[in-house]
Amino acid sequence: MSGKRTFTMIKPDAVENGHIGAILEQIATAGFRIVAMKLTQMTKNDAEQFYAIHKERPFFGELVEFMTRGPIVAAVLEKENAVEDFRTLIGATNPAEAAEGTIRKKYATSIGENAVHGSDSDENAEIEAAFHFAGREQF
Ligand code: FUP
Repeated sequence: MSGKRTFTMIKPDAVENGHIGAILEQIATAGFRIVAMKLTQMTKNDAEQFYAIHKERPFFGELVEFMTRGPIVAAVLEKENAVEDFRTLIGATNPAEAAEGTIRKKYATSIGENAVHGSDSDENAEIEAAFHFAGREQF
């Protein structure tokens, strides 16, 4: 059965470019309820841990550098079928391949700087939400 929660980050590129409001508006309009949210900045250690699954990939260094260069908005979102529906809303990893109207198509500039993160499974959603938020910060 698919879960009700997913985890997202509005990444440093989208924050720098002033897209926080537009992205949150699109998320809310799509029917997601925000159950946790904060503006925060990841340390190098945070980003290395968060993206540990990619540590052998050639882009790992750039990914950590990018994700730590400025603040992000971290949030937990609630909706039926949250993980899959949110992945549909954000579009493909590479904005050049993302469907028209998706958040990445509208706001991402490259595969590396792709505006938003969305969990890829219910299990990872829970791990990622717990990475950024204490239980009492999730409503
Ligand atoms: P996604 O689940 O769509 O966020 O994509 P991945 O988990 O495959 O990748 C996580 C992040 O690694 C991406 F958001 C950006 C970065 N990445 C690159 O920089 N280059 C790549 O070729 C693939 C991913």
